[in-house]
Amino acid sequence: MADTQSGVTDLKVEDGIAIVTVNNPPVNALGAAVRDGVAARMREAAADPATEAVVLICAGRTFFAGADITEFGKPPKGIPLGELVTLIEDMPKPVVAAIHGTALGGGLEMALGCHYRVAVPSARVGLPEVKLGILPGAGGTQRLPRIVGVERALEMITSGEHVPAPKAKEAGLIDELAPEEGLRQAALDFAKRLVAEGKGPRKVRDLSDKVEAARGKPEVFADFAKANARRFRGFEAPAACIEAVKAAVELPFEQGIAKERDLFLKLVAGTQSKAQRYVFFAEREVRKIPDLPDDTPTLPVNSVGIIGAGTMGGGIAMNFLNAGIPVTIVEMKQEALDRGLSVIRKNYEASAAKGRLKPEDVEKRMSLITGTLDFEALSTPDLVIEAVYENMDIKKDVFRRLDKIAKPGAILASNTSYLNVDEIASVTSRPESVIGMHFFSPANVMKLLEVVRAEKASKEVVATAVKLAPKIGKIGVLVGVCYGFVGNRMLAERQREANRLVEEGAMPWDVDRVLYEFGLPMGPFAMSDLAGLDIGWSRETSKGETLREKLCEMDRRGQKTGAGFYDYDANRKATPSPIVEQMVLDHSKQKGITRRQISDAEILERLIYPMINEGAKILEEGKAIRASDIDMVWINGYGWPVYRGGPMFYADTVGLENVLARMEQWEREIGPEFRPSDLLRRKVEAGETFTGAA
Ligand code: T1G
Repeated sequence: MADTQSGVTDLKVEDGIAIVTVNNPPVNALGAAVRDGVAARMREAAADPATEAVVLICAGRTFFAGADITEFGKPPKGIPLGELVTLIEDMPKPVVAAIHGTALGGGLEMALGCHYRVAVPSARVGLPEVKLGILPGAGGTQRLPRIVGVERALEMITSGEHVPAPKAKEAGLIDELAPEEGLRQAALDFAKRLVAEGKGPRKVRDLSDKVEAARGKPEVFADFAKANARRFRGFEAPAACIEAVKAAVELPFEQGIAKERDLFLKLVAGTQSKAQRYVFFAEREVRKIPDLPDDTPTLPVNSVGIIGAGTMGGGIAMNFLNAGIPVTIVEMKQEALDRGLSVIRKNYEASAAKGRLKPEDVEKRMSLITGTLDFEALSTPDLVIEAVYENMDIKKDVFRRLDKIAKPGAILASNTSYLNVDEIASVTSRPESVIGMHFFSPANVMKLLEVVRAEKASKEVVATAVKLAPKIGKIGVLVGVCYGFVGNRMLAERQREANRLVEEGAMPWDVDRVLYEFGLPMGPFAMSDLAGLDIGWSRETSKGETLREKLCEMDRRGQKTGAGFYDYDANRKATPSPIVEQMVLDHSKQKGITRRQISDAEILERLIYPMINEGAKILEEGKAIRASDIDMVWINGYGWPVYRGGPMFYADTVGLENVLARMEQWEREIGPEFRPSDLLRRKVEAGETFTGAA
């Protein structure tokens, strides 16, 4: 049979082995053209008497990275993926999947439809559909447990983890590891050996011992769900994943496939999956800066200086050490320096104790950090990040000194969380080198990095900071200079309303409960108890006007004093406090406010709609490039539940006209701070949305 080439698929026959190659850059997503192409090549190979086995391989940087997510929600075209997998499984000749890069989602399901799997050691395989609010919809929930067993399948499908090929081989998912540079030949040789040994197709669907082992043990699923309740809180997909794997154990294969299909179709049509697919693309869009094309030159960052070894300075340093970049950390006092370095070591040792880091990696990272009291040491790093106390005068002093010492071309960054970076830059002779890099506490954990584009910052400096973010494991969001940038500016709206709602009729724990049930990890009052109510408070300056001041004056400073807005037991478990309840009632009376019943729905709207309105103002002022960037800030920096897509996506789901109506009502009833943004008005008038994705 002659070799065939059409579109993105190609078939060549070598020594009786048909090699089907797919080339659909960038990640060989299984779009309609790919599916139809592979189906046609498989049929050709099946019909060709000279062909004794088939190898399925992808060109480019990876094996299939899954279904083409951009096709979701559109009218279906081409052979459905599940049918293609069955077509491959039913081939009359053995089919070998040759895996490199990532075999993910539909990509791994294709490999599971193949009869054998060969992979290079650097490959990773997984079913990450749950991260898109769905579940594997092309047989993955039925075939995977038949190979790796029920428990492992539950873990892989509900976590979406990418499993390294050597581990996948141990689990029975991969039959042979190929040399890194020799995948194609190894797969060819593997296929030839099958033919030589007379081995035919081996259908995963026919493997049953691993699922039979779990038959009659429904507790396996209940226990798994219970053990992971905290991780799955609020998400719809994990429970459906568990139900699908349960079907693989309890139902015949075809019925299990039908069950999987039902569950998949329900999820894919739901708002959660729309939100999580939106977030998938938003995480990629955030890197694209309209006036900074991909080839914008960047500056080298091979060494970093950090000023301040406090909580933020230490956490920031760890990000660079994790990336293998040496850090010089400067402090004023030896004691503070020693404390800062020991916290960093303790954090690494804690990770090692949990098996997340090897002991030698702890030493390697600690060997990359140099602590010093000598500010002059900052004359060599490519990037210097200031993480000192949040005070403009102190920061200006630091930048004046830095300007004299740092080498020409060094990037001078401030970790300020609110202050005007242009003003900080103005005290230097090189404002083009000054930028804001706002990390979030704990800085070695939180994924968000607000890159604050100072007015005079050069394109190289901005491009360098934006491209540096993923290298240190961060989602870098480019924002403009304004008070509190994007995240804290919107947070201030929520915080104001939280305090007001408590004066008007709600209790702190009502507000917290509503946000917790909405999906946030914690409400504002519990959060401030955790952080400490006395941050920025002193008895000398206290006016005793706000609830917070009154609590501090009573030495209720939060968790650390066992009491704050809540009372805390020895295990720091919070309970609503009758003392605080009385204080709240007295506080409203003192302010002449007649308290009223406030519904959970109103509490939620009063907390979130002003944030959305502020997000719209941020967009109209150009302090954020796109609505999805704002959502990236909230999901990666403030614990906004990913299955709600972010405040701007959420606004689209509740309807901008409803947000506008409420803002107008509150402007009338409460005050001008609720004045709707012009952009919000314009969007409603035009019948448009913020994200176009809800
Ligand atoms: N569909 C469409 N586009 C995709 C895509 C996909 N599956 N995966 C990546 N892209 C685009 C991405 O938007 C970006 O575009 C470019 O490719 C490079 O990606 C039935 C239904 C493979 C680990 O969830 O995890 O199968 O921004 O920047 O960092 O059960 O992409 O350049 O225009 O991310 O090297 C399940 C998703 C689908 C895997 C590579 N699969 N992809 O990471 O590159 S659902 C997934 C990834 C499914 C079936 C179900 C990563 C990657 P642009 P990138 P990367």
